[in-house]
Amino acid sequence: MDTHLLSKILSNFNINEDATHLEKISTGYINDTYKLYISEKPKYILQKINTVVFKNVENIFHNIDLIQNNKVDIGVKLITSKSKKLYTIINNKDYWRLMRYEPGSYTFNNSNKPTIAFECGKVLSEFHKNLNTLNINNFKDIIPNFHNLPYRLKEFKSILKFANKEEIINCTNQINFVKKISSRFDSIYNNKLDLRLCHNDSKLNNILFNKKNKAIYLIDLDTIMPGLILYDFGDTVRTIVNPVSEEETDLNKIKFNKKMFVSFIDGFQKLFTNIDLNEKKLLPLSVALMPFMHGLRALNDHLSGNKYFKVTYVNQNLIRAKNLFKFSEIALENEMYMKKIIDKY
Ligand code: GN1
Ligand code: MG
Repeated sequence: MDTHLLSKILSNFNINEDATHLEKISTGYINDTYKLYISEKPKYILQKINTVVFKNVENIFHNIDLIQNNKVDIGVKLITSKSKKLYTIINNKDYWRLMRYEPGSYTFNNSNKPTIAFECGKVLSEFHKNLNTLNINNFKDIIPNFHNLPYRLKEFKSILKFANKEEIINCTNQINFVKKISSRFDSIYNNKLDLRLCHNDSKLNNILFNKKNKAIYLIDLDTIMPGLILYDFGDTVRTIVNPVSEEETDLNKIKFNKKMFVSFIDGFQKLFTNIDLNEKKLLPLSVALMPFMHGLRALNDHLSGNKYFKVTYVNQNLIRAKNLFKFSEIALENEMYMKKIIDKY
């Protein structure tokens, strides 16, 4: 990023400190994220919001504003711009936001430490306890049908009609997997579960830890909108019990770590009093649903020319689909095990 642009953004946020340098953080698939150093120390996180994915950026801030105006602390500290907004618009089209960097904080892409799993369970249950107090009807749908599997399957069908024939042959196993497995999740969409305010991207690397290895809060708040508790539960668990990340190419390394699941539930269990029986019954299935849906979205994107997720190499979306489908399969094999653990509470 050129220094002129950086100083323009910073001046819109009333930051007149001496920016030393920017460091690109490349783990996300959607936004452009940088760590900003002031006098050689990391002080802020600067982000350009992807407006192809987030077609109505103002809605993101509508939801965050609503939460903050209701005095619910979600942790992330957004800096207010000179025009009293939580973002600034550059060149009439680019949305940038600035957040305070939590000194010494870090995230994990994967872990095998039960104490980390416990912390994740705890922080997710606190997040939902806090957001449960708010009236869901006032919140906007940031990305319509985001976690609606029947909708994603319709997308898949229409993409198959137009996709490149060679590419379809190349993806035969994944396409057949989708056709074989998708009906396993019907019960989730037939159950008419209550909508709750959800994070909708509660994977492990969106949970911020402090120096003492305590989970402090969830980051990446763009997708806070109504959803099912299953989406958040499934997304955190899929990334905690699997010892490798969704970028892993060696599928033999994908496993279900039972110890990590038990510790996660131990941290999460306080929320069980707020969860209905119908929801509780479906929690184990959600651990297979989320990787299945993410894998399907990655496959859809691969077949339509990588227009949604950022890719750094040609088959990245396909590799992610294979990885996520493999974990989904393993999660289905562990459904009864998870049920047994959850039923203890
Ligand atoms: C995307 O950009 P990132 O990594 O926070 C995606 C999530 C997926 C995730 C895969 C708005 O999130 O749905 O779970 O990639 N976010 C959006 O890890 O599509
Ligand atoms: Mg995200």
